Amino acid sequence: MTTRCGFCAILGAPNAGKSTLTNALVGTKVAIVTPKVQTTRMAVRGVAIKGETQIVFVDTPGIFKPRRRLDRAMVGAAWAGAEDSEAILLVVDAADLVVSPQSLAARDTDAILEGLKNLKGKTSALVLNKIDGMKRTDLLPLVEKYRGGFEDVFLVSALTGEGVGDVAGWVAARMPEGPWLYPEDQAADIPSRLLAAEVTREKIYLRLHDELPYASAVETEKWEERQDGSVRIDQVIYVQREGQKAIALGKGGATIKKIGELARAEMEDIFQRRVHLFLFVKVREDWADNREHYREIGLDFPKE
Ligand SMILES: Nc1nc2c(ncn2[C@@H]2O[C@H](COP(=O)(O)OP(=O)(O)OP(=O)(O)O)[C@@H](O)[C@H]2O)c(=O)[nH]1
Ligand SMILES: [Mg+2]
Repeated sequence: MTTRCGFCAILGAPNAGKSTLTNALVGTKVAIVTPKVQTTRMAVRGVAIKGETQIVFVDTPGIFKPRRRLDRAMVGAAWAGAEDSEAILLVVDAADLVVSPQSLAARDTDAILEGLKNLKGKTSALVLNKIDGMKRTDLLPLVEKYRGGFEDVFLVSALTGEGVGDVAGWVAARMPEGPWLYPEDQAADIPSRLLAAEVTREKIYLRLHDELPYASAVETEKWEERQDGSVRIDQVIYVQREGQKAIALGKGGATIKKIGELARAEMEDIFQRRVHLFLFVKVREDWADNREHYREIGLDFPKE
């Protein structure tokens, strides 16, 4: 029996639905999803099996014009994910682009198209995402505008799952022959401590607004297995200023309590065990310039 195995990077502007698509392709949640841009900070691998083929999908941070060191590391991780893959899916928020063809996301997407030209030897497809609630005829101009250079175009709703199977089939057919890299039952390739930190970060993005999500980071400090099969997880939420700490805590600690409840419930679901979660908020003005934090989440540390 000939097996196939390979990598497929999922690229696109921030908020295009890359992580939602990754989760849909993998069939389980490996990457966090929020309505805010720049949710994903590092490449996350999710594994799917189609017949004799194992596909390692690489969800990547959105590609945009970087300003901060963290931005540069995120964009660098996205392009690195593309370079290491055999196939590339460029995801576009079709709903947004139909309404505002001059949007920031449209400009970011154009820049990605330029960048893709420099990547040789890859096969790539265009995924027009978020087509739920859209008329097919409204999509035609987008297909025309973006299809050049792609082997195929897919109209997809990562949210409802429409069209996702076709994308998986396309990718599977393009994977090279070779042995599988992961055991059959493994869907995510992310350490539990990091996944737990990501879950809490997702809840922060959902509950806190303005600059706060971007000024915060989460690290798992302690992971302690208990005799009764449960686990105690201690995490630190880093923010950059005292005022942000006050907002993250909320009146009488109400906000952090809610974030903790939501995160704990999801961790119990993911890890299939009872979780005792302890969250601490600390001010660390320079976490976004701290080499250790980048190492912790698997990002290169850009010079500036
Ligand atoms: N209506 C609709 N919404 C979608 C679809 N796919 C994703 N979304 C929503 O779009 C938002 C962004 O989704 P993500 O998957 O986090 O997007 P992303 O491209 O990973 O974003 P970054 O990691 O920030 O670059 C979320 O609110 C999703 O629920 C879709 O097919 N239809
Ligand atoms: Mg994402």
